[in-house]
Amino acid sequence: MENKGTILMQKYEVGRMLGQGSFAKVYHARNLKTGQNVAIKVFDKAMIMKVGLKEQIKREISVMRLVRHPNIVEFYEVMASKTKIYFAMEQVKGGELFHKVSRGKLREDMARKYFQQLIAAVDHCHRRGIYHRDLKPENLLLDENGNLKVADFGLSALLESKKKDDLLHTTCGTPAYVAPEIIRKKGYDGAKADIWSCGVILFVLLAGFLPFNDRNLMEMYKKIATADFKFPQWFHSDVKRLLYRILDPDPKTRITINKIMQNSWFRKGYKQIEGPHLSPTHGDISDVHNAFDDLSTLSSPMSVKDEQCPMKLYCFNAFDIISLSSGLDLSGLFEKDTSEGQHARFATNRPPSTIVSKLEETAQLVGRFKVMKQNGIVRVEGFETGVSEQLTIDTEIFEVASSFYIVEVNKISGDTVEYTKFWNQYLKPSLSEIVWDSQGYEQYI
Ligand code: ISQ
Repeated sequence: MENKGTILMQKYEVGRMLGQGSFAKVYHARNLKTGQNVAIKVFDKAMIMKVGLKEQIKREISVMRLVRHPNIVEFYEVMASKTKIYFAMEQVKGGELFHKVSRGKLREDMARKYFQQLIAAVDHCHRRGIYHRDLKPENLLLDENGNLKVADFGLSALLESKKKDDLLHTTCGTPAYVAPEIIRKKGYDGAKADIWSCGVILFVLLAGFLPFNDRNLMEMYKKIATADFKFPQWFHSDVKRLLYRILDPDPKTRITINKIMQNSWFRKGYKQIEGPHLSPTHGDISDVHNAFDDLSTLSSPMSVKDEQCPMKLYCFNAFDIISLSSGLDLSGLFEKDTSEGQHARFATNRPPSTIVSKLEETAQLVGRFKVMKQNGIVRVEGFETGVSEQLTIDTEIFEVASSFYIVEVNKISGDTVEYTKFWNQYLKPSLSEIVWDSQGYEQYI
């Protein structure tokens, strides 16, 4: 953005620069109508076109809008000028977490609190098939209450191309937080790679320095690849045990998020976050109407008609609707997803009560499942005796336009084979009856 005081889209007054990455600049801005402070991230359109990411970014924007979590920087809207793409996001005022660490290591309780909030954010996204792939200090911000906010979740398309550049040329950024399998350039599991980065972040919070560091980049890569690091003497044995499990160079045996959340060091003082926090902005989407007048009928605010049923309200913008209307081919959303079909997403124009009835009918038909509704999620859970981990499936319903819903089905726990059988034999056939079918075939992803 050119000058301080620039008016963007007749809507935002743009102020000072908040930060600069190799791909985008972030500015402070104020909504002229509401006075709300926002952060505006500016991308060069030519760069996005050059790297051929247009379609993927459009899809990723759709995903970002679905992500609402108190520890994730909220995404408000996307705008475009002739040469630039602008993301309006929640403004986080407390600076980067790592400014704190640069003043010295944190006390264990503080480090744990930030790590808990980081893992809660990462878990929330992973359950939705979204991976960060570039978790590092610059992406960890603090709000005015000292709570952690992760930035750039869902921007992996941009980050991916940047990373390729980083690893090849090593001119910008540091590989210090990158998982060994990414360095080995084999296909990788986004979830496991994010967990590794969280481990490096935890180490830095507690130590005040990096676990893998070397002036010589090749030496640094070698250290990462073999997880060659040493704990300072002040690390307690319980956190050392956890970090050994996270900084496991083999992604297959590396600890999962579920297991991290069950870990006794992690659990100390852990406050479970309740439901999504919708800011008032999400009820008022007049900004979306203004920016995308031609699509305003599709993205109008919704009324909850089916109050009995758990449901979340989300406003979609033009990009979202484009993604949805292209036959719901949102396969890019789950790019490099290695959870092998343990989640599905479909569109329906049936009311939430019908969706819930379908889940209840299926549970009844199979016989050994119960259905629970909590915090806007419908949980289908097995109650078989003698089973070590019950099959648990969560379903979330998002109203994205008037009487038009996106339903997300995610396996939370349980055996993959059992889930696949349950999904293919019972749940999918039942839900197929209500899937919105614009092109005469099933639209599951
Ligand atoms: C929000 N507030 C301040 C700085 C930011 C940087 C990147 C993304 C979001 C931000």
